[in-house]
Amino acid sequence: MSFANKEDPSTLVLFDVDGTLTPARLTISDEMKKTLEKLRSKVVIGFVGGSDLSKQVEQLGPNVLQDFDYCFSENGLTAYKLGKQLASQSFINWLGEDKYNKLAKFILRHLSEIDIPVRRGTFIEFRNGMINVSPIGRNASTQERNDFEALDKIHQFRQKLVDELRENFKDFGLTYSIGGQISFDVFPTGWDKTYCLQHVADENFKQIHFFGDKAYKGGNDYEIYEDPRTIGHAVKSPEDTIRILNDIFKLE
Ligand code: M1P
Repeated sequence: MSFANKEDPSTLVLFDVDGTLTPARLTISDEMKKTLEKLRSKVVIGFVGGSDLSKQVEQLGPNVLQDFDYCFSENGLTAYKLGKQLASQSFINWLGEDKYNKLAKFILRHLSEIDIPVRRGTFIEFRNGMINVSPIGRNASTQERNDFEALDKIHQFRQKLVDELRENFKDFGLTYSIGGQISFDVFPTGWDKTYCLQHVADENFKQIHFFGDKAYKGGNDYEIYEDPRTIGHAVKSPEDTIRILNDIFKLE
């Protein structure tokens, strides 16, 4: 069995990244690393993030594929088990070039008309399992991110565009998820974080815990948090994650 070296190989603990293992877009703390090392000797651990792997490498460290038993980027559309890549699908194959072109043109037209004071580069990031749309652009600095987030709270730039996309592309079968500070994700309905659970189905885990900070309706952890296959834990911060892990798994 793959995980026979664990004290309890029948338990899997999955984590969201931003706001759960790390502060939003920032790097993992030494305390969190130590907590995960202790946890990993007891149970099977993995992360499931909306971002692509390169961003999780930035946040969780260059050895991320070795530090976690499962690595699920883009909600599991890119997946690794014990450092080996698992089969994956792609957004563009699923949607097709023609529909994607219509969607991209609509988004870029809308973004060109929004009245925001700062624009940077990469307004649509094309990923394997989704696209990520950002009115300010993904090249924004940390300060520019924070400023945009504050402005977006007032003007709802992202929510308004999502509402328009839902209205205009009803038959495309897409889900829109505002998970971070400056952007939203667009992916086929069902390719939310529950997508990663199909990669662990054959392992017959007795318990699958999930920790996430956006477990409320509309948040990008909601579906997996609510899923009957998981035991959901809603956290307020990485410190809260550590506290709950110590409590449940007696790590101290
Ligand atoms: O993990 C949450 C989100 O993190 C980023 O969002 P933002 O750049 O807006 O803060 C993105 O990578 C997004 O895809 C992801 O869902």
